[in-house]
Amino acid sequence: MKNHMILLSVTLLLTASANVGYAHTDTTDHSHSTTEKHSEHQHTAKDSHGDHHAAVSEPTIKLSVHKIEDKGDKKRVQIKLEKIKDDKSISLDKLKEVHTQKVHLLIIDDTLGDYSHIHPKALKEPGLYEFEWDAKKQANYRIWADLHPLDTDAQEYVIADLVTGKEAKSEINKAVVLESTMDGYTFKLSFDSESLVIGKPALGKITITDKDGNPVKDLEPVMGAFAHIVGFFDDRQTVVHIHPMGEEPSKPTDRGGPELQFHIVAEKAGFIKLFAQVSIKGKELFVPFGIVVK
Ligand SMILES: [Cu+2]
Repeated sequence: MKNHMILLSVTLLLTASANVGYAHTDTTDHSHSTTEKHSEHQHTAKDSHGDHHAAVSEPTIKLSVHKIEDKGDKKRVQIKLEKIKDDKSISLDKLKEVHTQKVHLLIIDDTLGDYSHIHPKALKEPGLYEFEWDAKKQANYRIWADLHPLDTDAQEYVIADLVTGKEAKSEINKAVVLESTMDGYTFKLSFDSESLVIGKPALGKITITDKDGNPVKDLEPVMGAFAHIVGFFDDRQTVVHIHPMGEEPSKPTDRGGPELQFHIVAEKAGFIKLFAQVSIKGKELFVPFGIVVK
């Protein structure tokens, strides 16, 4: 299991750690490092063996796009999940719930500009799932399904192309972006080291202020965390998913902010488009950043 390293997310390792009193058990969609300190973490043994690549395994599931149809401004998409080995349908009962959901779909275009995080609903036919999706760009899109099959008991990312063949300009804007303003809130990203270097752990911090410059302390829980930070590498092959350190929400009325801290260890050089998904006053925001690993 731990020897089956996925090529996708091992190249960048992001961890959320040192979390005393960690409230939930399904924390496996962090890319864990060996420095885990979650006292209640169920994968401690796996995480503590000295291998940075333990948390994500090679895909055992394949994802295919079954149908895409227009539905008003949006698209209705059906996807199929099957076991690679024997083509058996992957229904919900074969998957573990992680961060309140069994199937997380991370969808992004090839410029890394239009990111969606979607939870499809299972259709009657086993292995078929459906979701509505709003493609904001004329571009090619790719899906990363973040899954945790019960039989392997390991997280895996399964990739499929959702839209292909678009001629549109698909260059990635590799500008470094450490400050992003959305909905009147300003999100500032910083690291404890001057530059991110391959293999060197760094501590990242996102500080949130409102339009008057006051600290924002009312981050609402989003799928069991105060933020979901997802990073897409400019190779379009690598995705990472982290959650902030510190107390996680245990009930809907819990609030977080104004700071989100996280650990990052990049094992590969390149540009990473990072999105912090947060919820403030009932509105979900996907806050973009751009960082470079040297
Ligand atoms: Cu999700």
